[in-house]
Amino acid sequence: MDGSVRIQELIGDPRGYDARILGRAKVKCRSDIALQDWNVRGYLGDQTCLDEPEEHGGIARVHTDNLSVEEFFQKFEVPGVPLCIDGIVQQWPAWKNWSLKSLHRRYRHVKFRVGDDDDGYAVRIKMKYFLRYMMSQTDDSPLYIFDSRFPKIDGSHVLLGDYEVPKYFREDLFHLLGEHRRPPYRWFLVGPKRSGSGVHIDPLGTSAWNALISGRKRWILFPPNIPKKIVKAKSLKRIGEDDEPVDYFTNILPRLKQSMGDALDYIEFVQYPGETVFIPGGWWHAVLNLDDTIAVTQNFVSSNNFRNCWYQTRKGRRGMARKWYRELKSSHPHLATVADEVNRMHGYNMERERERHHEDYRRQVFARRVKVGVEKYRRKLNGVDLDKSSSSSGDGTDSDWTSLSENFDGLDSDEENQVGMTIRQLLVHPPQQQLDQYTPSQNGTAGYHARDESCRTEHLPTAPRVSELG
Ligand SMILES: O=C(O)CCC(=O)C(=O)O
Ligand SMILES: [Fe+2]
Repeated sequence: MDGSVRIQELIGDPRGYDARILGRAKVKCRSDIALQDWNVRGYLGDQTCLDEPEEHGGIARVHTDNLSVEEFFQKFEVPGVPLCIDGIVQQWPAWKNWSLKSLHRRYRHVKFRVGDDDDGYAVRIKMKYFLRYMMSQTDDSPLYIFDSRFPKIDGSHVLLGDYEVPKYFREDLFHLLGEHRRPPYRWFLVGPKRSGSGVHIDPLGTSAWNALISGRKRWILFPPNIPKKIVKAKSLKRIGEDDEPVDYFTNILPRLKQSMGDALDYIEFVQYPGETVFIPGGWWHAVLNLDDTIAVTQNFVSSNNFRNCWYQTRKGRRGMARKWYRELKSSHPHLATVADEVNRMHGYNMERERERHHEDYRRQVFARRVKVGVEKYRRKLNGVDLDKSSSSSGDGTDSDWTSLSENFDGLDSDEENQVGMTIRQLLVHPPQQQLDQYTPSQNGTAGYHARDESCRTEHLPTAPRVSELG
């Protein structure tokens, strides 16, 4: 790896970097922290936060040369035992290509995600700014590149070509959903020291592997049976302390260990460059980057963790689960049978739920159509005739209705009649409070957030019944 002196020479004087760009990114990612407060807790001067912990819980460590796929499956995947595997990463082009120097050379003009803003949009900055920041930052809990995009350079996904999924983790059942439909599943990570990941379980019951190219990561793992309340240890947080990984490892975790003593079941260890950690589905984990680190991580569903992944996906991502089920039925019928079994156990009937969901959706479409109609009417009343082709008079006549009803395709005839009746009633008797009830959101899109599909339904109003409006 490059010494920091050499890389600083290469990328320029860190004092000269564009503080405005970093400042803007920081404000977006953590609007709750004033810019001057990013290092106010003084972790920079407290080197103990980067000390290696005493190992606890006996993480299994093995070299890949001594571990067959079958052995991994029997000894680790099936019983859900975490593991640290050496010798995989060293065979990848990434081992050479992911030095700070070559990241700068290849990606300096490419933007990477360093967090999300308050609306959930990714905040991205160019690699050159991030590397300068990483070299010189003094923050308690610095920005962390955590990007699932693996951007193309000159038309090709160079980063993806630099590693391959280790032989132990090749089964990937979300693959059946297709690249665009499946949930995000792989991330490129560049973490300055003191950055990290707060305690969590990976989404949808997935298992994960995390391969480290450079630097050291401190890990703590808790078995799935430990309650969230214990691992998060919110009650042990003191006033003024933050919730960041550096606070967790430095302040909260020692208190948790002390208060629970031997009753606390956990595995703690340091991952060194070249090692790949396997985190079985359902295990709590948190990470602190003890050095500036570069890593790649992927989540996966295999036949082994399918049962729980199915349950979580069906619960959290209903539409996706249906498509997944269809794909499983044709390519992995035995797993579709497992899904049926899980559903039966919970008394969950996919067909009935589908219809219920469909009905909810139609009610939402209905509400939106009424809203659009009312808004059009309001504009007509105000003399703003947006529809130049319309011959409507804006006085509540049938011709108004005809022009308004043009928007209602997609509903069946009963629903169209219902929408029609509702709007007719509003046209003839436009009670002010009903019009007010339909005041559109500021962007005029009924709360629909262009980026987040789930918002499409969540923020829509429930469909009113005609009787509620008449
Ligand atoms: O910061 C890390 O390396 C841990 C990442 C992780 O746990 C995750 O992506 O789910
Ligand atoms: Fe994780």
